[in-house]
Amino acid sequence: MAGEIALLGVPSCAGTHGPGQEKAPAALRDAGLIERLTAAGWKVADHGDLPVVPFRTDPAHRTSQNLDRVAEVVEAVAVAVGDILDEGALPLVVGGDCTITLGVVAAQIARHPWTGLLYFDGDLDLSVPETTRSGILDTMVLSHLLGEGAPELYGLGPRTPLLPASGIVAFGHDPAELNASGRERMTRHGLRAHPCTEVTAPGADPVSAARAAREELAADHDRFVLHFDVDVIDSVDFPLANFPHFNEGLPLNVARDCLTEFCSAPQLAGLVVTEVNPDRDPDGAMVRILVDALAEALGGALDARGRHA
Ligand SMILES: [Mn+2]
Repeated sequence: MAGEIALLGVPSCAGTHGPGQEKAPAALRDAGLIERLTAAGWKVADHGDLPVVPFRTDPAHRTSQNLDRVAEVVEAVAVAVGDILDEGALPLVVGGDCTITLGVVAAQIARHPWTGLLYFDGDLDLSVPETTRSGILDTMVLSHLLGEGAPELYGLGPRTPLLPASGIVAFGHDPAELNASGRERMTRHGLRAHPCTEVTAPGADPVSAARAAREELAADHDRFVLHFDVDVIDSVDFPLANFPHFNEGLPLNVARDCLTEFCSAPQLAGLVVTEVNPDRDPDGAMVRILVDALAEALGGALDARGRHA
């Protein structure tokens, strides 16, 4: 129904660098996420959490660690988000690591082939098993969406590739984190990406840049998923992300404003929040700030859709 958000927690560390993110859905609920969204005017249906997948390394598969578990989580996310979409609610999926976005996109594409993806992330995640050093699959999300990497992941959705590069706009990545293999892939696909250095360049207006990015995607997509990795925020300002980016990325207030701008798009078809590690936030202060930012941004989304529609 219009004005209904469905919250789904995905407490998975299957695709990441260390433990902690499995605690994020509970931490966000404890910080009042549902109450704040309700106060902002949304009807919130809590779909609960998928099973906890704790962190482990995978010495037998060094270049695609825990591939089997990541694929299982992605498939479970696709089923759960599919149910949410069939009910007509706006999915709010809280991870967990960034690989969960593969499942969210798969569910969307199966129902609405012209869904785009706004990738608001500190990294472009364009690694592949052939060139990776870490083997951590959340560094390979866009590669898999584009049909490269491990067939067990890129083949999971209703089509391959799940998204052409024209279906993706990336915003806020740190260009220093992009290696030669990632740069080659970005160029070959013609991926549209607006690095943090461009967004915060002297004289640039980050909110105008955010509006231009969402309009760039909306020009040929009537709906899009917003992927929001908290590591797009400079870790000096907000060291909540599982994998830190110190002195890189967007200042916290800029990231908040861009999040609000993205969510004000009438084409917003879902929000994924990833890489929140409550172990980095012992007193819960940063998770409360994040809940505040999400409530503000999604309150704006409701305004954009028309509260009385
Ligand atoms: Mn990421």
